Amino acid sequence: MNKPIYVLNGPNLDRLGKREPEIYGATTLAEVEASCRIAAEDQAIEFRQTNSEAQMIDWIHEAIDEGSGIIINPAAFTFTSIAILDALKMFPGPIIELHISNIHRREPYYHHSYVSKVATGVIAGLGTNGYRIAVRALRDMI
Ligand code: CA2
Repeated sequence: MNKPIYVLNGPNLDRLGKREPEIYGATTLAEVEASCRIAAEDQAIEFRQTNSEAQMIDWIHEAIDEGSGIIINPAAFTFTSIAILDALKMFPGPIIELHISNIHRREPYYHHSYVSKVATGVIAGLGTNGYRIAVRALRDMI
């Protein structure tokens, strides 16, 4: 069994497709997960969402022990969480930071990402298509 790619989603992304479709689109998180699994082909995936910072950190620790790569949409934790930055620093493999929207076109409080300090690459503004593109990119890296 190959080591999984962890696709980790932060707060409020469980509402995807249900609120603010003009910013985040009409695709639900369940549909995003399905598209990631198709893009991954035979590559194993752990696809998760949490509204809790502690849970996110625990999943990053799990990925450090068991994962081959991380795709993370930290949502609001992107701009606030040195604890998530510290956890990601311990991950030895590639990390893709992903945002559905182009955070740099948005309000100034969305412009500084702590996670970018440790990301191998960043995808922003490609809508939910960014997830399957990230899976393909990570698949090529691991
Ligand atoms: O564009 C992204 O993916 C974000 O990471 C989403 C975060 C926001 O804090 C970042 O700046 C950019 C917010 C996620 C909120 O999720 C919602 C999903 C559906 C409807 C409303 C909010």
